[in-house]
Amino acid sequence: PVETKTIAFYKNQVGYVPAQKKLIIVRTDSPLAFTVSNMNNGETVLSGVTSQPAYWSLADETLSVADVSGITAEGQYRLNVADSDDYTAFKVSAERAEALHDASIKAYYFNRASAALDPAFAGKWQRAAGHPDTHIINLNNPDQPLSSPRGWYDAGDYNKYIVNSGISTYTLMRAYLDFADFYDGRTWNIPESTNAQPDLLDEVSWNLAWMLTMQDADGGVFHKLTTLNFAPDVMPAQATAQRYVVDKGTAATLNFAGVMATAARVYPDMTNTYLSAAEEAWQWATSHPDLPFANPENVVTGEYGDNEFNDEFAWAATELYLTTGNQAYLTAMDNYLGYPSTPGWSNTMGLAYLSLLSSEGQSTLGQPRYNELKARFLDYATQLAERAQVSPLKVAMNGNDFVWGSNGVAMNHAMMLAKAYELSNDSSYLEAMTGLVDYVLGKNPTGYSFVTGHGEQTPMFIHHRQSHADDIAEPVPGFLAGGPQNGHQDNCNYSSSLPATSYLDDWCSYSTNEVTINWNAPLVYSVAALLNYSE
Ligand code: G3I
Ligand code: 9MR
Repeated sequence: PVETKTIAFYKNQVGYVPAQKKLIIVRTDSPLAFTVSNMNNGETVLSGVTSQPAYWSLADETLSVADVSGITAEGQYRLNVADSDDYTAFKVSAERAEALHDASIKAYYFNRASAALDPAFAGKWQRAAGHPDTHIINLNNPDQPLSSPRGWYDAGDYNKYIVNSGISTYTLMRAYLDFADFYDGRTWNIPESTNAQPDLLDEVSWNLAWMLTMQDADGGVFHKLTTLNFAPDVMPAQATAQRYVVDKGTAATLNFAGVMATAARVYPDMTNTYLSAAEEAWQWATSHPDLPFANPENVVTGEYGDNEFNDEFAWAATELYLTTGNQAYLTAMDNYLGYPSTPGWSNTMGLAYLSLLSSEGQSTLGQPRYNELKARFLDYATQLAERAQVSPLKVAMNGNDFVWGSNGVAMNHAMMLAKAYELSNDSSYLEAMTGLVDYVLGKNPTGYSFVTGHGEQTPMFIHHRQSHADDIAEPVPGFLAGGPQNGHQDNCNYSSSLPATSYLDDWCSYSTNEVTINWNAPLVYSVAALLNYSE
C-alpha cells in the first residue's frame, strides 16, 4: 500500500431510474464533502459527505459512497467533491434505462441463426443469413440426418447448446410472466413487431422452434448442435463447416422439459405441442437419470458439462407440476427440491423457486407449502442483500462470484433479489438489485459499462464473431460482456490479476469479453424489474 491512487468515481453510466436508490462510489482514503448541482441551471440540489471509506480486497481499492438518492427529478447532474477539481456527471432518466432494456432483448434478434438481418431492423449491422441447419449429421448415427434450423447462436460462437439455451429461454419467459403489462405492446423493431403477439414472445418462439427439433424420437434431447471445432472469425454466412448433433444426456433433456412445460403455460395456442414434448423428455430422463455429457474426442466446442442432476430434476418436475397439476410431478418435485441458490447454466434449482413463488405457484401450491418455500427463498435473498450492505462497493458480489461470466452471475443475483422484493416489499432487496444493475452499467472499478453501446465507456472489442468480422467499428449493441475474473483461461495480456479488475476489452479475451444469451437474459429481467418496481 505505498501507492496513493487519485480520486475516481464509479457510477451507473446509462442513467439512474428516478424511483430507485442512487449510489456513486468514490475512490478515496478519507470521507469527502460533496455537492450535486443540476447541470441545466447550475443550482445545487444536494450536499452531503461520503461514507467512511472501506477497503475492497477484490480490487485492492479503498472506497467511499456518495448517496444521491434524494435526487428524483430526471436530468443531468454533476457531483463535485470538496477541495478537488475532480467531479463526475450523471443522469437520472427512465428513458435511458428503457432504451437499454430494449437493446438487451434486441440482442437476441442479432444472434438469430438461419436468418438474414434486414437493414430495416438491423441497421448497419445487417447481414446475410447463415447456418440454415437443414442438414445436420447425428454424430452417433450418420445415416439419419436431421433438420434443426433457427434458434439463437449461443454467444460469440455460432453453436447452439440446449442447456444454455434453456435457461436463457426460461428467463425471458419469466420476464414475460412477471411483467406482462410491461411487455404487452412493447416493441423493439424486429420483423414480427407488426403482428399481434408481444415482441418478447416472438423472440422466444424463434428459439423454442429450434429446441423442439433437438428432441429425438425416443424423447431424449441432444446436448448441442455444433461444428467439430470453433468457427474461424468470419460472418455467419461464411462459417459453413458441417454441423452435428451430439449425444443425448440427462441435463439437456430435463432442461428441455423445464422450458417446454413453461412454454405450455406461456403460449396457449401451443400448449399441446410443448407439453407433450416436455412429458416425453421427462419420461426419457427418468429412464436415463444419470447420463452426463462430455465432449466426444473429436469435438472441442463448448462443453457445458454437468454431472449433478438433482437441480434439473427439481426444476423440470416443478414446471410439469405447475402446468399439469399432476401429483406424480409433485412427488418428484418434493424428492428433488433443495435450497434455493442463484441460477446459472449448470444450476437450475433457483428457477424452480422462481416459478413456485410466482402466480403459477401461488395458485397451485397449498398455503403451508408456499409459505415454507417463500421463507427459504427470502433467507437466501437476505444473504445476498447483506453481502451488498457490507460490500465497500455496495454490490452483492463476493470472491466466489468472479468466475467466467461474472456479469451474468451479477444479473442472476439481481433476478433473485427482484423476486424477493416482489414477495416481501422489503426495500433492502430492491436496493441490492439496483446496486447490481448499476454495477454492470459502470459502478465498478474497471471504468466500463459492460453493455455494448450503452454508457460512456463500453466494450468495443467483444469476443463476438459477427462484431469482429463485420468491418463496423461499433460492436452489435445491447450485449453484456462476460466481465472481470482472474482465471485468464485465454492467456491474454491482463494488466490486473485481481478478480474484480481482471477484464480486457479485447477480442483475445474470451474469458472476460465474450457475450452469451444466458448472461443477457437476466439483464433483460433485472432492467424490467428496475423499471417496474419502486419503493
Ligand atoms: O466446476 C469447477 C469448480 O469445481 C471449480 O471450483 C471452479 C474454479 O474455477 O471451476 C469450475 O469450473 C468452471 C466451469 O465453467 C463451471 O463453472 C471453469 O473454471 C470455467 O472455465 C468454466 O467456464 C465456462 C466456459 O464456457 C468454459 O467451459 C463458462 O461457465 C461458460 O459460460 C462458457 O461458455 C462458453 C461456451 O463454452 C461456448 N460458447 C461461449 C460461452 C461463453 O464464453
Ligand atoms: O471463440 C471461442 C469462444 O466462443 C469460446 O467461448 C472459447 C472457450 O471455449 O473458445 C474460443 O475459441 C478459442 C479456442 O478455444 C482456442 N483457440 C482460440 C479460439 C478463439 O479465437
